[in-house]
Amino acid sequence: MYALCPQLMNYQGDPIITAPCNRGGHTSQRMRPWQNSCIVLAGIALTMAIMRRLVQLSRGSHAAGRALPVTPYKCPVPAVIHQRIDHVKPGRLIIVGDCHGTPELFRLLDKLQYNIATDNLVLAGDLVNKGPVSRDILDAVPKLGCWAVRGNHDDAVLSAWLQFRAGQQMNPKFEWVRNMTDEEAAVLLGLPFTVSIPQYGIVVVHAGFVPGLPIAHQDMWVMYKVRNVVREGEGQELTHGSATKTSSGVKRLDVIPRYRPIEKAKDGGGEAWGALWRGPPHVFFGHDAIRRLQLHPHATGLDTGCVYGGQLTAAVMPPLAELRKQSSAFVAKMRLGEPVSREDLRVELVAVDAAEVYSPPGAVPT
Ligand SMILES: [Mn+2]
Repeated sequence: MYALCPQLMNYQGDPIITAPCNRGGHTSQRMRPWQNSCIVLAGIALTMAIMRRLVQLSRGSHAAGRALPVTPYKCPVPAVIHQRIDHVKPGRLIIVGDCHGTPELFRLLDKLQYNIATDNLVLAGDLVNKGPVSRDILDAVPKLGCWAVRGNHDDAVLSAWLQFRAGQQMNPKFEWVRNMTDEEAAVLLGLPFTVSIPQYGIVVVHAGFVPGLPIAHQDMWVMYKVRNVVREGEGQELTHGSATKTSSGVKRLDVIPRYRPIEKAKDGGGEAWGALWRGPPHVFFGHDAIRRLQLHPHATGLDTGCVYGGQLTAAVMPPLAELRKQSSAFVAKMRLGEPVSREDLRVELVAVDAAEVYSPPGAVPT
């Protein structure tokens, strides 16, 4: 098998194998012991690989031999993680904070005189849970012609529904999920982690990002759970807090050069990630009901605690054509690839008060 033609040996200048060439119908008569060993080892390796694959298949693993990628709450990763909208409708751009299953979404859209045909609407995640009309919100999403990003509650609810449908035990706090239809679950299943609108220079994410890291490299856990980041090299005495609860905790430390993401200040201090975000793009986000409205230079936090009896807030920007006429700073900065501010974007904040306290404000937001 390893017998080589004399010409080849001459070419390589190292005639270590002297068996006759088998191209001309001869076979090797003088295989050396190490050649036999190689053949035996290759055979063993091949047999082991086949057996490993059979064990994987018998356990129901993915045919490729690897488990399917899942989100931090063990849901299937959506087909599109980072959704990009390249062609906006000719109306306004409206971004709404965490509605958490509250009817204030519909009141806010009424107040804004939202036009399905012309306006662009993006929901900043946590569409469901804690409020009384979660299923109504999921039914409305396709009808409103809007986009939305995945919040931690959206993913947790989908996970509970998948467990329920698989006949597994599910967390009793997700009781309402038993009534969720396939269509409603499909809305959650399709939610990306970010929606970016390059023509406006903005991106929407539920929780946030680690500053200094490209959006394509951001961790799924970070995008729907982060509130604070700690500069690496400070606070080493602290544990990684909630990060240790997630499978991706260690990996995050490997890929993030400057900041360590944490879920809550009690997990180790740090500061609001949005205060450190330099853009571009300008980020609109939710998830941080304790801080309420956050007006950082390059990041705007819209979770004003509607489900806790606060408000539901929208950031409203003019139609793109109007914005380009009104804001020369916007046009210039977009041309130079510089980050745009709320002023450049002519952001107007519009809110409705919650009609009631749907979830006790004493409860720690998650
Ligand atoms: Mn959240």
